[in-house]
Amino acid sequence: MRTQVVIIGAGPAGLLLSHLLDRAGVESVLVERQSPDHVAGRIRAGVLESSSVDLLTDVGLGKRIAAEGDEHRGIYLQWTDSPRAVARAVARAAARAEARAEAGAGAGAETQRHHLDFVDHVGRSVWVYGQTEVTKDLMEARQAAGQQAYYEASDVTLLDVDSERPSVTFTDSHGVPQRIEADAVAGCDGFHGPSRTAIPSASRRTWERVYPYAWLGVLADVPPSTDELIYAWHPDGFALHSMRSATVSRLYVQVPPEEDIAGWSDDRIWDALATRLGHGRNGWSLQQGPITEKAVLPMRSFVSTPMRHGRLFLAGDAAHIVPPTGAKGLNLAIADVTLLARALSAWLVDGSRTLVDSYSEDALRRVWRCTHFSWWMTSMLHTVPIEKGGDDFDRQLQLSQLRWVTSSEPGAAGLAENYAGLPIGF
Ligand code: RFL
Ligand code: PHB
Repeated sequence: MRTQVVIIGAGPAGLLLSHLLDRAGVESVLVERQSPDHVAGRIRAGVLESSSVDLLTDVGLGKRIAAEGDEHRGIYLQWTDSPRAVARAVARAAARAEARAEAGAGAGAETQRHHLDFVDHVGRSVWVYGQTEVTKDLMEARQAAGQQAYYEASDVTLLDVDSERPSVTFTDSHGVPQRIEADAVAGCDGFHGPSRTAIPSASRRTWERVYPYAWLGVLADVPPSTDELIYAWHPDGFALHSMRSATVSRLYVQVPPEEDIAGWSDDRIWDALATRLGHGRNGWSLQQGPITEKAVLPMRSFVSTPMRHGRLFLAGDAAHIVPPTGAKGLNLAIADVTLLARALSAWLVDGSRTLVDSYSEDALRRVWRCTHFSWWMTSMLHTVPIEKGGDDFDRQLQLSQLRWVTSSEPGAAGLAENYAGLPIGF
């Protein structure tokens, strides 16, 4: 079989790329390892930048975002602190005592919650709209347009990507071997897919940071206890209160990366969330409800360059991973494929190679900006256990940084500009 672009991976990057290419008159075939149900059911990101929403709306995918998404002007940043609380947390870690043996930050601690209004600072908002919903919208649109797609494809292999005639081979869901020749291959197959490593290691450079903590994330059938997301610094570790709808909350607590989820009963999760998010402090309470899903999520920063090798183009998590604290991963995938679709259509429709030649450099400018922002938010909000090199100096620096971004106009504007999102072509 022959097509113009073979897209490996039908996550948000691959699906959106096929949609954008179709609108530009470029034919593509999607090749995905999982089943459609599996792809549609993965619970991941929850926040869309305004430029992502604008892009999705411009290409006919904004109807449900407008009807069911929730526009947020900003976020809450909070911290719970007292000199005694920090000293106790350090002592507790030093003694390797059970985190639950003491009740959070203690009675002397004070919780400060500040609202950071992105619209006031930079004139842009964000939207809470789950990645599952973005994926569903994209899958429906692709299906309605008659997109050619192979789901449950195995042994996906990229061939001759540095030649004029690249191809992709795989075994389809019926066990039949397939080969697709194309003008270009788009590697949208996430962090674990085969595309990145189809670039010879001598031509590739990677950067990586693995963090000494992870997130335990839960979905709960309970109305959110807040109107906008709460990012909370706490001596016991970070917590985040997010949401999916008026009746479903999404919550996270920082845990060690090697944490066994079996040790986290629902009661223990709610206790940790209540302590870290400040239940009972300043008149705020955390509503609890049935937990319907829980998982431990490792955190890393990772960038692989270049994002183009010959006729292979990487986009989304295939080329870069950010820790979720800045809510950037999905948005970066959307920005990459927007640039890539423009570049491929300029080449394949109009015969101009300028944008494909600059694709890697163009995409990486934004990738590194988001990589820095995600690292910075992560480093500001997570406490490193003392046995992993954290100390009270780190904590004082984090608190100082939090005070600065919540009290200084330039400090707040910097966070707001990055969180609400830079223009796609930044
Ligand atoms: P995906 O979504 O991983 O999709 C890749 C697809 O490729 C398929 N694949 C293969 N197909 C064929 N052959 C193979 N050999 C293949 N190997 C893999 C996979 O099955 C899959 O369908 O990558 P994509 O499209 O680049 O999208 C990236 C986003 O999914 C990711 O960056 C975000 O989910 C990150 N993220 C967040 N991003 C945000 O912008 N805002 C957030 O609030 C946010 N929160 C999060 C997140 C990621 C999380 N986890 C689980 C990592 C919260 C969490 C908990
Ligand atoms: C989410 O709702 O899943 C979410 C929100 C904000 C983040 C990360 C995840 O920074």
